[in-house]
Amino acid sequence: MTASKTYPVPEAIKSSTHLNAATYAEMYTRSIEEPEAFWAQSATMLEWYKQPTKIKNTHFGKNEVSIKWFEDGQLNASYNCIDRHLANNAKKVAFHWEGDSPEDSLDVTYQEVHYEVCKLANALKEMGVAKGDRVAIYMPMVPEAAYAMLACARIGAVHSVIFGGFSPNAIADRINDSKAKVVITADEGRRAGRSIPLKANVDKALANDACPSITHVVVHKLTGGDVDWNEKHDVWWHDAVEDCSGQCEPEVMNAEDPLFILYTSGSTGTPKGVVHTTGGYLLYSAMTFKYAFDYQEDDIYWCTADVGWITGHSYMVYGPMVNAATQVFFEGVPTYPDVKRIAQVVEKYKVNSLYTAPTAIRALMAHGDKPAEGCDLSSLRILGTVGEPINPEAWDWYHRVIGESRCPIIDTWWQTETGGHMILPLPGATSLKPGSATRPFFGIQPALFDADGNELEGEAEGNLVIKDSWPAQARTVYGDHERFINTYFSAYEGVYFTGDGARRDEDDYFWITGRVDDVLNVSGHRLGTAEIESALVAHAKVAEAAVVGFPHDIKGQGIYVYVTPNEGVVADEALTKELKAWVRQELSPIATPDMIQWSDGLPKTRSGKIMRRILRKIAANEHDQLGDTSTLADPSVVDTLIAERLNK
Ligand code: 6R9
Repeated sequence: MTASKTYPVPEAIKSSTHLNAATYAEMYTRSIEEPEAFWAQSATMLEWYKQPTKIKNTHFGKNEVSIKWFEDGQLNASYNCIDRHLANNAKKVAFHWEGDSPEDSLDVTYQEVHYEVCKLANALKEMGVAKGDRVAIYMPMVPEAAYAMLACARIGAVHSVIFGGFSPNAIADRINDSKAKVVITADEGRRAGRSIPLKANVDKALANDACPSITHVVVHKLTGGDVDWNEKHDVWWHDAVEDCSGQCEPEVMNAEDPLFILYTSGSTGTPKGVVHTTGGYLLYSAMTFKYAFDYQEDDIYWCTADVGWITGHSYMVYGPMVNAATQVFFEGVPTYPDVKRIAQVVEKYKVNSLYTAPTAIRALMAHGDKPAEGCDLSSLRILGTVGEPINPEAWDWYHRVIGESRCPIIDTWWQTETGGHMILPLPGATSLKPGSATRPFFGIQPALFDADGNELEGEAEGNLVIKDSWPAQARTVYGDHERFINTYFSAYEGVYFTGDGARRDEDDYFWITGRVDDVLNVSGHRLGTAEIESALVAHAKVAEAAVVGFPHDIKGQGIYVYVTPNEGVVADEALTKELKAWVRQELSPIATPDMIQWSDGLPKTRSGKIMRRILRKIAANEHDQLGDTSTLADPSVVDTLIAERLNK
């Protein structure tokens, strides 16, 4: 491995920062050696109705996993995100909302957030939503999405946000798995000038009584576009809240009461409802936010994620709001109306810290220096990235063109299941190496294991595990604790298995190499190959399908699909198109295959298992490195697949 360039902590950051190399090292050591004392003290960052005295009670076993943090503490997440700021920060802007169109924007203060959240919380109560009930949220990127989440948190309802890019079937599956009582949506969303039929998608999900748990559909009027109306359960948001009070006493929650469910893709089966609880999650998201972005009181922070993903939960709602941060809340996309949009919004609001994804960076990078031309980016102090490994070229571009070679790049490695940042540089404390997520956050003990379960020491590459619990760790998979144990704790005894591979270098820096399971990362979106395959085989003309990822310049990974048609079906261009459209409609536009290769057979072992390793190599155009093919039932299949491959 060649030594990579190291960027020391910038002088400008050093003077103001919360942490330096020495304080980071000292706090990290304490967090590992005395976790109880460390986290008890850290917990004072939140306001509790009852301070916790029992700090950590966690057990990772192959057959039994139990994770409890602050278990006798009581608090309310919405109170911590809003009410506690009203004394000093009522007039402070919580959201500079910036619409899809540059013409649309709106500022919302913490006082206004309080009012809107209380009204909706009261309306939900009137609909019969009580503590512990689930509420689905299928919203565009408008402040009402955050209000909906916080209104649930206020009354102790468990929110389940469904990404606005998911299709009716995916919505129905998620609603039914969690048995949500209410779904909160909008008439339409907007994206790059197009409208997204959110209410119509919910209508389709609920058609023919497909989601019997739903009693109310609350609809926020955003675009005023036409919608169908079902008197049985549809209600306009503005009508529902009209007579409700702007005060709503927050529910006293136990630290271990669930705060939300968020569905995420795994290597097998249907998406898992990852469950996060109140105390540990809230503390950890708030604390990582403060240190990762070196948050200072008057900072303007902007995360370009969507609330439908964990980044939107931890770093657009809970983490920043506990810190009373002012955020830009962006409805649009980085390249609309043109590639300067990000830079223009930074200039407009004088953004100090910007948090985005490598896929967005690569899309802009394709336009050279143009995305920043003529824009004043001097307010920027810190740049963050999340979602996938950032390649050094993209890192350099982000650093040079957006960060004007002045801002550190905070490459944050974490997962839906981890609730918050796990491995990342801290602005004042860590020298940077492009492409490395660097060092662990407080309390996090990463380790590398080989396939046989041996822990690897020193410079090494292996499977990334975490050796002990941290406060924001997911507690379970909703309704299926056994699946939780099997997925994360059965590969290796006594540790959490991340599903990622990583390398540790001579400075103990971690370099994430990507998933080691059948999970794809397409434009930073996590997709299970099993989900896409099941959508494909649901098509009447498809007999069998196998999905693999392949390297893609902008998306990181693209979706390559091998399909065997049913007997007598003519697999032509038209059918390829039809199948792409089918996946969009069945699952999501983000799951649309980039390439579909038709094939009369797939490479299988004699026991009938599809050999994805081989399919991955063919899709990556690395068919000269197929490895051992001796277990193939019919080796000739592979020759045909190579001859007819699409990614030449
Ligand atoms: C936060 C989030 C998690 C998976 C994770 C890994 C990949 C995320 C990364 C990264 C390298 C980073 N990932 N951040 N890989 N460097 N900075 O993205 O959650 O949607 O659950 O995805 O994303 O593979 O396992 P989620």
